Amino acid sequence: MTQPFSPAVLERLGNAQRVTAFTGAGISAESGVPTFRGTDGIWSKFRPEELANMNAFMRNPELVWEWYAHRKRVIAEVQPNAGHHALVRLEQLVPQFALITQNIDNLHRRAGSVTVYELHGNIERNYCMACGRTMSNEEVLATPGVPHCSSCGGMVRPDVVWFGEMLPEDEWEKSVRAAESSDFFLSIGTSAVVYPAASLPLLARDQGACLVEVNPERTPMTDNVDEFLQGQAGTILPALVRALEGIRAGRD
Ligand code: BJW
Ligand code: ZN
Repeated sequence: MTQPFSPAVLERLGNAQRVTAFTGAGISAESGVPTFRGTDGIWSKFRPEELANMNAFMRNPELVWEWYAHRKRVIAEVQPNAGHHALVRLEQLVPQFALITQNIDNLHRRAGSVTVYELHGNIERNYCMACGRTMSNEEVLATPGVPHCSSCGGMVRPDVVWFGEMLPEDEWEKSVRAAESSDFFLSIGTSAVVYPAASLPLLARDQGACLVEVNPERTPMTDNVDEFLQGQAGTILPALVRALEGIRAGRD
């Protein structure tokens, strides 16, 4: 088989001390979690901009909860795929590694990744908008319609970041530090249109990282990356990790 990676990229990866992976919905597509955008994005009926915001929730909490309850059930049924597992292996192979994800599906942790920064929350968690008390996923899914807090009666919401809301400060700061200090940065399966997350790849590149994008489709970032690896994360990431293992074996 012909080598799909350029020698320059393999050299940068082989020498990298700090590797950061940045993922979006595309990495979970092969597990069966629909993406938001892109040609296969199935939320064209429900655009995230229209449902994932506080105004939409206050206007129609039943509809927004219907969307989340459906997605919680889909996510609970799926498994991490070869792309998630390749990133677990990559974390073991490089001296310093961070995984920044925009995904709320928890599949990176379920696969076994250790250093994971979740920028947009986690759909498996829920909290009361009035008093902050958490509610388990099982309890939420057993409640028809809009779940309410057992302490104060307030409305419960999923612990995810909606448009117009701040990203969790700690995760954001760690992500910026990881981006700034990385010498190899992989942007995987994201349309790179949602900010401030989408600023991280170019921040890393501005600070000297080799920036590599993995996506079947071009994005607004593609013209500015060092290498665009066009294809599915579940195919490309395992091949990239095998190539790194080959480099390491050659040095022994
Ligand atoms: C494959 C594949 C395969 C397919 N392998 N790839 C600066 C400029 C402009 C706007 C703003 C700005 N700063 C802030 C904003 C506003 C806003 C924003 O960015 N708007 C833009 C859309 C215009 N940002 C915010 O509001 C953020 N908060 C914020 O900035 O706070 C500060 C502030 C507060 C108040 C006022 C002003 C500022 C919060 C953003 C929260 C985003 N939340 C969501 C929902 C989470 C909960 C939920 O899931 O329900 O996060 S929206 C949704 O988009 C979700 C995702 O994480 C996010 C990104 O999507 P992603 O991951 O890129 O997925 P897709 O579907 O877009 O792309 C999938 C890709 O995969 C495609 O490219 C496919 O080709 C590819 N693919 N199969 C590899 N097998
Ligand atoms: Zn409460």
